[in-house]
Amino acid sequence: MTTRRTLIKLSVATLAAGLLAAHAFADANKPVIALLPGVVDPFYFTMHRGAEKAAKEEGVELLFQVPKSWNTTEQVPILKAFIAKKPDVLLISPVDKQQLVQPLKEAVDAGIKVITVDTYIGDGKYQTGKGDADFPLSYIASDNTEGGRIAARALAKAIGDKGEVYCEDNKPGISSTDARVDGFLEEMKKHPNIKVLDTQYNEDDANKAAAHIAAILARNPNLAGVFGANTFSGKGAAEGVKKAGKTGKVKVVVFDAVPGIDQDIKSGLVDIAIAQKPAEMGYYGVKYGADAARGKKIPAQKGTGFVVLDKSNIDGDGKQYIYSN
Ligand code: T6T
Repeated sequence: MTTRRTLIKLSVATLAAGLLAAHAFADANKPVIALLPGVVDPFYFTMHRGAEKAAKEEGVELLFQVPKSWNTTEQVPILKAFIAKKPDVLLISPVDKQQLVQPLKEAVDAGIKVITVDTYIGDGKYQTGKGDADFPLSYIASDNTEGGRIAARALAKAIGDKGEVYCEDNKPGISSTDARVDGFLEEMKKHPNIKVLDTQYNEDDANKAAAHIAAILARNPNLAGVFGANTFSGKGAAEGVKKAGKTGKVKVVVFDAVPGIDQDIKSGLVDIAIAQKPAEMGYYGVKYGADAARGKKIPAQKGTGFVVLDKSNIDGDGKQYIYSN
């Protein structure tokens, strides 16, 4: 004879199962995706717009919060706040290859799926079953090493394949900019008449980058060129060259295409800019996230390409690739 107590237990279990199913249905029906970039800059605001476009198409609720500066002390607290909100998916640009491994592991332990956009943790090879940092589901970004090689080839051509050059970079430990500088240095080895001076680090501060140009010109008056590995590095290097009255004499090649890059290219201050496709990173990040939240398998890696901007296309096809705030 079924006792009253068993009946109550049964109905509670049925109710719980019902709620879980409802929650799973709600999840799959309207996945919640949190986008956590590296820092406040036009690159990531352009990424956000791509993410918003995909969120509309997929019926996704998109959360978004941006660290004030490029630092683990800024990004990790926001990450922990997002984990507490239990989104289905976290789309993140880890600001350091090693220091974000453990905080992201906690997200996965909390049942949140992780996808990295623009930068990666560990070696960026995910779902391999190897190492302690392969747990994210996908990595969506530019081929930064190849981008660095393209920058080196362009700078070598701009300076007549001889003279002194150097890289202006953010800080070591960031997968994207590290790869660009590695690609640049690797390619420069093929140019024996070009002397590569030590890389300078500006902590994402354009004023520091400009000051580096002044200091290097004081020591190396024959400086022929500089490669700015990201927005702040490029902007600061260009400002430093302008301040030194060396526009067009010291050749400037930059990664990224911030608002105003068209003026800098037309004035001859910047020779080429390598424009990434941050909107595509955001767009595919949300598309993959929605698929993963709905139990679909997603590719472990996606390249989004880039476009080389110079005087020949900056007022034409190239204009559409300039980031916006
Ligand atoms: O260059 C981009 C991004 O790809 C890199 O990871 C960090 O710097 C930027 O956001 C530009 O500031």
